[in-house]
Formats: sequence, C-alpha cells, structure tokens
Amino acid sequence: MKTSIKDFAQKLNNYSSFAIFCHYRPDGDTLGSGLALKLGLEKLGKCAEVFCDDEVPNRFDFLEEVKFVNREFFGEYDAFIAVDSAEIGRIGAYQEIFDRKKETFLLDHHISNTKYAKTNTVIDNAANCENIYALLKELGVELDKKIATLLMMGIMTDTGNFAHSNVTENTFSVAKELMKYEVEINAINFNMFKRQSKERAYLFGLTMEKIRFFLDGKLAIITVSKENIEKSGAKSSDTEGFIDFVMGIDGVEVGICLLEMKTENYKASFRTKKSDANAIAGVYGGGGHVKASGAIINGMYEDVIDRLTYTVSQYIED
Ligand SMILES: [Mn+2]
Repeated sequence: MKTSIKDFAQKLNNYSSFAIFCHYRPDGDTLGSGLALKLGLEKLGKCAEVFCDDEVPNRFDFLEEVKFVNREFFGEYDAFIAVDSAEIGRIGAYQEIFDRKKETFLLDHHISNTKYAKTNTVIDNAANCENIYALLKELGVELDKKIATLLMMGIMTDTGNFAHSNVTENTFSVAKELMKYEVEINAINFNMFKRQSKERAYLFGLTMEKIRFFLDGKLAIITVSKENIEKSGAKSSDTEGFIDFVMGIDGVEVGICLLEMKTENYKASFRTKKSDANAIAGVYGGGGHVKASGAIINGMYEDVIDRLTYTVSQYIED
C-alpha cells in the first residue's frame, strides 16, 4: 500500500523513539537521509538513533554528525525506519530485527522498492533527501544549517552535483530552500566527489588498465578483483564512482562494474545512457533506477561476462 508523505508523517507522530537504518555501502544520500531525519525528530523532542551495517567511508569525516552513525545495534525503540533502501537486504544484518518488528516505516526513492515495511512511502525523486525534506516540512521541523547540509549532501550525491537527468524542478526548489541555511556546497563537492586516498587512485589505475569493450564498444565492463584491492591497499567501498568514469568514454551506452566480493561472487553496478538499467539488473534479481542499478551475480568470471554481454545485447538501445 502506498502512503503519502502526509499520512507517513502522521503515523510517525504516534511514536516517540526510532531506530533509523541506512543501507550498507553507505553513500551521501542514505547517510544524509538518516542523519537529517534523526536531527529533525530530535527537534520535535523525540529520540532517534542511526544504524548502518557497514563502515562509514572517511570522506564523511567533514560532518560532525557522522559520529552518530552506529554499527552495532543497541536500545529499544517504538518504531523502525529504513531510508534509501530498496530491498530489506540493503540494511544488511538488521533485516532480521526489522522483519520481526511490528512498527516499521520506509521512505525511499527507488522505483524497484519492494515495500517491505508496514508503512511504505516511495517517491521517485532524484534523491531520497528530497523526500526527507518533504517529511521534515510535513512534521513541522524547523531546518538549520546542519540538517540543510545533510540534505544537500544527499541531493548532490544522487544527482552528481545536479548534473544527472534525474534532476527535476523539485530538486532545485528543495536545493534553493536549503541554501537559505548557508550550506557550504564547496565542502560537500570536495568531500563527495574530489577527495580520495592514494590507495583508491592506485586501484583506479589498475582497474581501468583492464577495461573491456563488447558489442562494438557500446558495452564497457570494468572488474575490481580482490587481487587488485589487496595489491592497492584500497577498500571495496573505494570503487564508488569508477563506473561513472566509464560512462564518459566515447561510444559507451552501457557500463558495468563487477566488484569481486568472494570467489565467483560479484556485485554488479549498471549504468546506461538510454537503455533500461533496472530491466538489465532485473535479469539477475537486482534492480534500481532506469539509468543506474545493481545486482549480485554468481559464477565463473568469463561465464559472468558472457551472460552480461548477452543480457545487454537484448536490452541495449541506441
Ligand atoms: Mn539514494
């Protein structure tokens, strides 16, 4: 069942303590969503804690609030809220306690969302932080610089600094409101998009050296092997953004990044210019957005490449 932001806010108001869950491999949108919601609920006199079943990358250090992200679960709460997480599996190890809880909410922007909570609100905005903004407005929360910075971080992350085609009038109108609170967008840009470790730079080189092209150069596949992660000293979370580089290559319509998680187990990220990335990921039981999606694929490396090439050949549009 679909719930409007208004009904969602009304239901939330019935409770006074919340555990908020961000997705693993946390990004600016999920952390911005979770932390802004925590600060907003606290302004209403409620209690809220943020949980993420993963390490928070160093680039979030510029935010004082990042210390409020917990990895180990603790405490008791009236209700649970999942943010920016299309499937329950995205919240990692917390899925079991989430599933057992009666009072659950989710607020998300992925069209593939499986509506795994009791109260589900999915609005197809560019960033989930646009939805959190709408929720905080509905709850009557007065924004401040901290909340505005967190929300702007989510919007800038998921829109590639307002440059992706998912940007709408709403994106800009929320951003305009947030700018009233002196958000330092240069700091967000630097920390989200520019800053990197030496290890990441090295892994980037190792990965791009082995880029492979198929379907007359319309499909580009990069593979981040466990071996190269070890060789470079980088972390698997450092690969975020690699795929976006690939999409800038002349003639590439579909880009895939295969991140080797375990032997014969890959996390595939899909990017497309015109083709349906959600449909391509769907073949492997994954999903996401029309131009950006993901799936987990098992199999021998060359078989995975063959299957992916075939799948993309079926869905490619040019
Ligand atoms: Mn998001």
